[in-house]
Amino acid sequence: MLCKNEKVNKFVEEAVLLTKPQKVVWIDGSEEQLEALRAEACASGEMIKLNEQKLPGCYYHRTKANDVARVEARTFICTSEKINAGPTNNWMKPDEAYALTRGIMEGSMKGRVMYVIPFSMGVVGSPFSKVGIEITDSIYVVLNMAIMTRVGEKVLEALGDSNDVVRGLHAKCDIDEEKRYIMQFPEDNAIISCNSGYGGNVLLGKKCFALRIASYQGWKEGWMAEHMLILGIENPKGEVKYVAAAFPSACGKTNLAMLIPPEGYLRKGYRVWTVGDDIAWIKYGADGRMYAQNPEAGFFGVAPGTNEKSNPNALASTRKNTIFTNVVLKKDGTVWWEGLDKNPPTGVENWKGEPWDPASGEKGAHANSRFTAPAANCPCISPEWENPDGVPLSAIIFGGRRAKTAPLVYQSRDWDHGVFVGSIMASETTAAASGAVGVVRRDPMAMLPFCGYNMGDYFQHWLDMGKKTAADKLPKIFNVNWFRLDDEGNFMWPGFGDNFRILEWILARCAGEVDADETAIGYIPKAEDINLEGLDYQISEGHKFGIDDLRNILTVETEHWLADIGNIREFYAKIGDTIPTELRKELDDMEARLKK
Ligand code: GTP
Ligand code: SPV
Ligand code: MN
Repeated sequence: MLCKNEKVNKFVEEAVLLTKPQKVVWIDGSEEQLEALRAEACASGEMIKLNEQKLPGCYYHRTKANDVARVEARTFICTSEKINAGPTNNWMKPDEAYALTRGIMEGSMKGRVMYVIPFSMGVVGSPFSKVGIEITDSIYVVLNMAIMTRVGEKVLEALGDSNDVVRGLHAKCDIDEEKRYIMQFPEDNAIISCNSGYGGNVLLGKKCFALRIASYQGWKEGWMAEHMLILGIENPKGEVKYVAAAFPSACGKTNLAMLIPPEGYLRKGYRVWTVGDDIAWIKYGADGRMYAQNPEAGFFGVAPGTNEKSNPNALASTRKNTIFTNVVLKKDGTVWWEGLDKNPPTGVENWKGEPWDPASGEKGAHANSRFTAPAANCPCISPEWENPDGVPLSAIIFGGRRAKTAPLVYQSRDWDHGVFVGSIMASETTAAASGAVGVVRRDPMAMLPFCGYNMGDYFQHWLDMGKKTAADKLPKIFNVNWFRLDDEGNFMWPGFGDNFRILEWILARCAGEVDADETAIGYIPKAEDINLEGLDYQISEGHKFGIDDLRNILTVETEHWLADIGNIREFYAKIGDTIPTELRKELDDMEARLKK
């Protein structure tokens, strides 16, 4: 493949000089080339071909046991000034970061093949799209990128001789966790990743580019890159309204994006369309409304818990041309994970490749095992998902995993207050990142691990975006929590498909069709306004969900909120001077209302 872009050619030449591969292969995007790479990965043992009858075009892959999740502690934002990365990011001076990683990657591709992947985030050539080049020595990465993004010659054609290209260099090296670094250079449009072969660490189009670098680009260029799903809700009249929702990793984005409404709604003609499940790029349209596009082309979804009942659309998406990572491998060349069904298979291999006995008490699939599936496989993929102009947003929803405190749903008072609500989000940590699980931490807008610049400037950018149009054209902002627990640790809300009942209320609020109770934290639904028709949920033995339980999880627990104010102040203090005064005022006002 002949590349005419000088910047790209120079990037490849420099990478060759540094890593000294045996050979360089440009990914042209053709099915023949990808098929040859699949065969090669199977021959070397890097991937295993799954049962062609039961899972056509599907493959299996295991990562090293030390390399199963994003590594936030080893992820750096490398800006010339520390203040521009801000206190919530790890920071390294660009020169130092380049020198450190160059030292690690020196000669690391000797005897290996270097693949050059031209990829587009967003529909190739659309006003939303941006081009990247990922250099990698991993076929697994090439094959995943070919699902998650648009790759090949057509991307280079769209790029032409433009300078607007993000350069990502990934080298597996020895998968040594002590030398693992995920470096973002927002000022240079560059990314370097070494010593990992896992997901968000190495599929550089995803978190590194489409969130960390793109959030910085959006700040400079007047748009937003967010950790959000996008979905369309169709009513019986055939009208579709779109919402975007930011939940932290492994807190329900893929599930909400592909939700199937409860039976009663389906009969009336309601349905949900998936536009994206992880990332949204948001810009203003000519009509003064915010439009969102999914920059990805596939789903890198959490496997455990995905089943015929919880998320049939996700499961259906994985029945062909999918790569499974770190799940259980069955003898018949199919796969299994915890929560797929109630019959753990025997005589199988766990995610580490060891014989596994379900009775051992150990999990067979890693808690962060994943599927990489083409978005086009999804039965409910929106006809608008590749609309080059994106889809107009009626609402933005924030949400976290909170056993206590956060009510099921509430609405912000206005845009600025909505930004405040996003800024004080907190959630329990999950297996999506290495480290402790279940610890509550502040995770504003679900962007704590993904914001490529100073978090205070990011909040200011949100406030500024809200000033660019008339208030009535802005999406309304809400907060949800599907994860409230009772004292025995049972989920108090059914979740999944029943979350549609809350989406219905949210859209009714957007249309001004339903009243609400004003509280110290925002607007809360009147319990009677949430449709519970046909809801059949058992919270625990002998405790069937009813309207009193709904009232319970809609209550604003003043003592909890007052106790949290101190934590929020601490968090704001950590960010420091860049916290917008508007948000400090919102906090003072909320405290005053709570004390009243
Ligand atoms: P990332 O891909 O890491 O960004 O995660 P995600 O936000 O897309 O999360 P996902 O939808 O994959 O859900 C993660 C876990 O939460 C799965 O185990 C789900 O079964 C569970 N989950 C999702 N929605 C709900 C819900 O409404 N209620 C409950 N109780 N669990 C849920
Ligand atoms: C997340 O952790 O939010 C993910 C998975 O979506 S990863 O691609 O590994 O970041
Ligand atoms: Mn995610």
